[in-house]
Amino acid sequence: MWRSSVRLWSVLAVAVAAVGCKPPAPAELVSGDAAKAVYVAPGQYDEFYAFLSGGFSGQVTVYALPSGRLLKTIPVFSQFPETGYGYNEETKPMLETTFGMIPWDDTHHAELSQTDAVPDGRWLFINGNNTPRVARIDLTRFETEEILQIPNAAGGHASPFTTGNSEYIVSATRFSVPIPNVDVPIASFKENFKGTLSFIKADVPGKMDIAFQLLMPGYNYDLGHAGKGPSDGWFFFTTYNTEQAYTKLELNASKNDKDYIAAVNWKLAEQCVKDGKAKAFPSRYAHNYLDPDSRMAKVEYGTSVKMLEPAACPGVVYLLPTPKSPHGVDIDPTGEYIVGGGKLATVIPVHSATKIKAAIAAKAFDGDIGGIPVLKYEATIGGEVQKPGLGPLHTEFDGKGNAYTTMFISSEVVKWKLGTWEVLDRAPTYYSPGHLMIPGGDSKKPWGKYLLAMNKITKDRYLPTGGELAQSAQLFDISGDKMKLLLDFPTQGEPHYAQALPASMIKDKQIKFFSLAKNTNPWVTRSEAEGSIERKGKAVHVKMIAIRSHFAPDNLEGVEVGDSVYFHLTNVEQDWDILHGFAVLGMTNAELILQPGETRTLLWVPRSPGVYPFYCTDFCSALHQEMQGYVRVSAPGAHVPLTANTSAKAKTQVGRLNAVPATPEHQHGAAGGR
Ligand code: RUQ
Ligand code: CUA
Repeated sequence: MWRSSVRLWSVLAVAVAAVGCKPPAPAELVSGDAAKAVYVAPGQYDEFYAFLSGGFSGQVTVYALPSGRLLKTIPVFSQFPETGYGYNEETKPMLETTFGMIPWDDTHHAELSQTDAVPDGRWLFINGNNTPRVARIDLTRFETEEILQIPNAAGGHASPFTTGNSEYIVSATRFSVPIPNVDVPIASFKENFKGTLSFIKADVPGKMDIAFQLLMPGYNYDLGHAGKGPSDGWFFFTTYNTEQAYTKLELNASKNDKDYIAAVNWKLAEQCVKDGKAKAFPSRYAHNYLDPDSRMAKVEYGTSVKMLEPAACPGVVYLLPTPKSPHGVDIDPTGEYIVGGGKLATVIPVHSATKIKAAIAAKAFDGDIGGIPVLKYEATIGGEVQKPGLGPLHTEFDGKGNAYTTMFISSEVVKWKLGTWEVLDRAPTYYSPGHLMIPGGDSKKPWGKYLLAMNKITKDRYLPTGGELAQSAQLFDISGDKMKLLLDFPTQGEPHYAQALPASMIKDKQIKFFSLAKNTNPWVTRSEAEGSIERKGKAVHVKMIAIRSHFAPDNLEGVEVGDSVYFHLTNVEQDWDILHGFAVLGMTNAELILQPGETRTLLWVPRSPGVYPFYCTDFCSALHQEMQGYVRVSAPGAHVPLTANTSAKAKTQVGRLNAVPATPEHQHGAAGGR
């Protein structure tokens, strides 16, 4: 695949030489009104929120469309020094697993929660691919609230796709491994290695759990999507490496002409589990939840899952032969068509839900694999898109009967018609697109209008930045017959998938601050008078408030070298967008950033005597530079009395801040003295 892209690249290079300038001349591709179509005037809001996975950054990035403005990075599976996520004591448990605390993962698929198969704006789910986990992000706070580890899996790639009412999200193992994972020769792959498909209950915050796992043949599982309409109750997963190779997969897993899409009847699976046909399977996995009131995360461990073997629940899985090493599996808005993206296929195969059901009823089988019936290709296929391009990966829909597929090798998006399978349009991308995203484009009611292609390779699109270039997204207008390129913008990490919804669905539901009254953190400090310092053996706990523009207390003495000093900071502001930060000289940790009303704790172990300043890291007021203090550190056993004082100077500054007049849009002066 790579070689072909290189070849494509050399073709482009020849084209460059021929025209004597770098391709493509933007004017040829972007029509005159493109600038207007993406221009969102200062002070105006965009129409959509788009949630892009960060790939190897382990995070989610939030962009506004159509402007391409980056609004936020939401830390999920990776520590984030910008806010202290995964560094401060309250959020470290979010990254706990049975392997210990993991500071990084690889996010792939952003998935919005759904009601009646349409995004409902409650949550965003995302997977951790390396150490299989799924996360739930609350969309009133744009914050990771819950992470569940998936046991008996390796590589959580086909994840976390949701059923139409978010009854379940799924996670399939990418790599087959011994289950349970024990020490066996790698060459015993065929006997010992298996896959699992996990169905996860995710509809109640704090209660995410593995509902059941389905034990599958030892293939690689790649992507998934839930059915709807005529395919409702079914879940589809692509497989590759049905060759069961365990070395040089590039070659050895590309031999079979067809691999499979596994069609799972999840309603039947649910019934079989209820009927006691699944076995308890000892499995240890972490479940991490950030309590919304204390804003502290805690970890619990699961000890067992329900493992369902297909043989114990006849009819729960069928295999649909699909050419060739399929990647994406995407269901059209009606739910009738199941589109496979065969990376190495020359056509885009589309299965029909109606035909699948008829084929099952007629037992149109081509044998079975370990008791799982294989359906005949001709019996389930609804159509094939001929000559779509090279390297089809992912498909989304506009809700008007059209499908759009990315072509990784031929670097283009191809628009084709559902039912007639004719190619209607093709638009080049720069370069090698992976996923594409239409707002609501995998749901029952796509919002259409825009298409975002997420390109793996950027090459010459932007000013160069050394050997590593940002990956790139390209926004197309798909409201007309022809796709129109509107905008390029660089992205963070590697956005695999993304989802988007109209801003109006969630913009007015955003919290503005956390209520101090409801803050149940045991170390909360609600007022200056509550500030304190306390020693418990080698641990020193400092309770401190942050307010424009001082810390209280701001002078600490009696700390000794080797103490574990816990700075428990509470931002007592009750006003939107007034943050404070905290950092101390020589700390071996990331800063704290405190949203209004929340408590965060920084652990610091001083290593030598001296006086150490601390300061606010977020420019919070005109007197932000005055927001500082000192910790005196003495030698072990020095017995300097433990004191925490607020200087008179700091106290007077509150009054000075309140003298700053509030402007109508920025009313923050008023809350300063509270
Ligand atoms: S993937 S570029 Cu990890 Cu969804 Cu297809
Ligand atoms: Cu608080 Cu700067």
